[in-house]
Amino acid sequence: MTIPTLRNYIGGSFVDAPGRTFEKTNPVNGTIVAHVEEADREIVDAAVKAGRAALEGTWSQMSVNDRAALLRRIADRIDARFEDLLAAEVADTGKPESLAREVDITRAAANFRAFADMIAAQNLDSYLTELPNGRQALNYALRKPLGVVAVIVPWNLPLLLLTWKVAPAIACGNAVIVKPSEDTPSSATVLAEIMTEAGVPDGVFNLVHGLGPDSTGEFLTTHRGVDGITFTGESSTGSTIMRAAAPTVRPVSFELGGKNAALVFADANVEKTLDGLMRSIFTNTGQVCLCTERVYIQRPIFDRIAAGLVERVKKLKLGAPYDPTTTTGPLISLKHREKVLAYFKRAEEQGGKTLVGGGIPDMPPELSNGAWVEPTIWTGLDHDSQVMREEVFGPVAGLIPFDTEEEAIRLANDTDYGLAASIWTNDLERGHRVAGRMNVGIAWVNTWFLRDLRSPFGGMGLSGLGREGGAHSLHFYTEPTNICISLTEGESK
Ligand code: NAD
Ligand code: 6OD
Repeated sequence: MTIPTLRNYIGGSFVDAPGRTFEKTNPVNGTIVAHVEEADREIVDAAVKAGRAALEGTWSQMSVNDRAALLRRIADRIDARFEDLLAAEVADTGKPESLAREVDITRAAANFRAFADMIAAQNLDSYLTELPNGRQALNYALRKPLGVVAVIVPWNLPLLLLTWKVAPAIACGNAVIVKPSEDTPSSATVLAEIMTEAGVPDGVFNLVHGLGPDSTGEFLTTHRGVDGITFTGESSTGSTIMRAAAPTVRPVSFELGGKNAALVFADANVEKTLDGLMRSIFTNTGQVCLCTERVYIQRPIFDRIAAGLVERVKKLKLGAPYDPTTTTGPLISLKHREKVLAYFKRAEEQGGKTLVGGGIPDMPPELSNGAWVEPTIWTGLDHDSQVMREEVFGPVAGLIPFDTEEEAIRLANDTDYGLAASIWTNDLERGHRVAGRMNVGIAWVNTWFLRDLRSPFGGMGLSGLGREGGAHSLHFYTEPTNICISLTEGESK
C-alpha cells in the first residue's frame, strides 16, 4: 500500500511544501500512516493572507441564512464521507472503530448542524434606553466576525474538537487557519476536501500541518495577521500561546487540561455508578480531558466500589480497532506512553498500591510495537501526592476514601485545575448542592460526558480561559459594535 503524503490546504487548494516532512505512525503497531508536509513561516503567511482575502471578498457579504445552509452542506458531506473520516481517525489514534463511529465522527457533523441552527437564531443585544430627561434611544449590538482565527487542537478527539471550533467560527463569518496535532493530521485533511466539496469559498478554511514550538504552531500564534486564537491542549502550551497573543492583545479561548474528580456517596446506586466510573476513567484509554483521575468514595462503600472497578477492569479488552470485541485502544504514541509509565512508577514510589494494571500488557506479535498500557487503579495514594495532583492523561485513577460531604467537596476542589466533576448519589438535594459547590466548568450528577452543544463548556484555573458552546461560542468568534439611535426629536443628549 502506498503511504499518502498529506499537504497543507490554502485558499481552497492543496499546496506543495516539500521542504520538511514528518512521519505519522499508527499507535496500534508502529506502521507509517502518512508523510506530512510541515508548514513553514511562508506557508503560514500564505494561509493568513488567504484568510484575509476571503474576509475582504464575497464571504463577508454572505447572509446568515446562506452561511447556515453552507454549514448544513458541510455536515451532509461529513455524513457522505463518514467512512473516510472514520478510517483516518482510527489510523491516526488507534481508538476502537466503534468509539470513533459513535463519538468522534458523529459529533463532527452534529457540531456543524448545531451551529447552523444557533447562528440562524442569534439575537442582538438590544435595549430601549429611557433617560431621566425623557429622551429615548435604541441600543443594539451588531456582531462582526473576529477576522482570521487560528484553531489549534490536540490529538485525543481530533475531528470532534476541531469541528467544535471551526463550525461556530465559520458560522460567525470568520476565516480559519486550522492546525491539527502532529499526531493526528489525517481527518483534518479529509475535512479540507469536504470544504471544497461543500462549496466553502476559497480562503475561509485553511489547514496547516506541523508541530508546536519552533514550528507551525508557533509561527501561527505569533503571526500578527491572526486576529484571535482558539486553542485546546495542555495547560503549559496555553500559557505559551497566551504570551504569544499578548503583544497585540488578541483574544484567546483556551480549553486545557484537567484532573477531574468523581465523588461517590454511600447512597449511590452501586452498579450504575460502577458503569459510569468505568466510562469516565477509561473512555479513549483515559485520553479525554474530562476523564476522571481522582475518585473520592464514601467509606461505607469504598471496598465495594474498589472491588467492582477491579473486576470490570479485568474484563476490558485491549486490541485492534476493527476487532468488535475491543474495548480499549493504545495510547496515542510511544512518547506519551513513557510519560504514563513514569506515573505508574511514581505512584508506587509515593506509597500507592496498584489494585490492577500498572504495566505494559502482553499483546499479540502484530500489535507488540504499539503504545499499549494496562488500565490501572491505585489506592493508598495521598491526596497531595504528585500523581493525584498532576494530569496523567491515561487509563488511570486513584481511589481515596472520605467520611463527610464537606470533606469530599474540599478534596475535590483542592486542585490547580477546574474542568469537570461527576457526583454519584441517589439524594437529589445532595446532587444539586454538591454540584453547585464544585469549582469546575461542568459538573455531572449520575452521568458523565453528556453534552448539550448550547451549554457553556470550558474550565477554571489551569483548565482554561473563557467558555465555548452556544452563545459563548458566538460571542468569542465575534466582536460587537454597539449602535445607539436616538428616538427623540431634537438635540440628543
Ligand atoms: P499540546 O498542548 O501538546 O498540543 C496541542 C496542540 O498545540 C497541538 O496541535 C500542538 O502541535 C500545538 N502546540 C504545542 N506547542 C505549541 C506552541 N508552543 N505554540 C503553538 N502551538 C503549539 O496538547 P496535546 O498533548 O496534543 O493534548 C493533550 C492535552 O490536551 C491534555 O492536557 C488534555 O487535557 C488537553 N485537552 C483539553 C481539552 C479541553 O476541552 N479542556 C480537550 C482535549 C484535550
Ligand atoms: O464535547 C465537547 O464539546 C468538548 N469540547 C469535549 C472535550 C473533550 C476533551 O477531551
